[in-house]
Amino acid sequence: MVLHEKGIDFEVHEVDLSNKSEEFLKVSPYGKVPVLWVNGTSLYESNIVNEYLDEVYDSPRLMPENPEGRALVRSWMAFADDYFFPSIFRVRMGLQRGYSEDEMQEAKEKLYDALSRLEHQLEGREFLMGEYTLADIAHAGNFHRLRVLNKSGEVPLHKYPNVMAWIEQVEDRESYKASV
Ligand SMILES: N[C@@H](CCC(=O)N[C@@H](CS)C(=O)NCC(=O)O)C(=O)O
Repeated sequence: MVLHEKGIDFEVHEVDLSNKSEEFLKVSPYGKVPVLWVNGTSLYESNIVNEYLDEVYDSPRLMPENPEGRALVRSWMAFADDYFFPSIFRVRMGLQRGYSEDEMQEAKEKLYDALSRLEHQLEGREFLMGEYTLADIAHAGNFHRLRVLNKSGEVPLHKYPNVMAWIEQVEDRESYKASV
């Protein structure tokens, strides 16, 4: 999404994660995607890659000008990694991965708590920081899974109207459409 937002030229190399090649493992030391190969260096961890791209390519800026604002964006990026993603992943994949009913219930409660925090932050704001930033992009990778959970009735998204409006705003951007 950041590459598209900034109109950066890039090539995509798809990898088979069930059969990782030596070439891929040389570029991605933990065998994970995404990984960005730039000027002979591999960069990984999507939030870190996104900050790198925002530093190197000026426009449009996806981090606030002031240090406090940047710190808050990083807090939301950590929230996406530590709360939002793991709880969605567990609720979505839990039964297939052998989690018990109790573990699934716990994951659902964590997900509802994460959604409530987002709902609160988005009150009166179009995006997490008001302006569109890397904080929004950090969450977007799981919007699809969240929609699937909403459709199956497992997550009542209608109870989080600010979150729903935010998801729609992000999904409506060309950078999102080009990335899914
Ligand atoms: N925190 C990492 C997560 C990367 C990650 O877990 N990627 C998954 C795909 S979404 C992956 O490559 N899984 C393959 C594996 O773990 O073998 C990031 O944001 O880049």
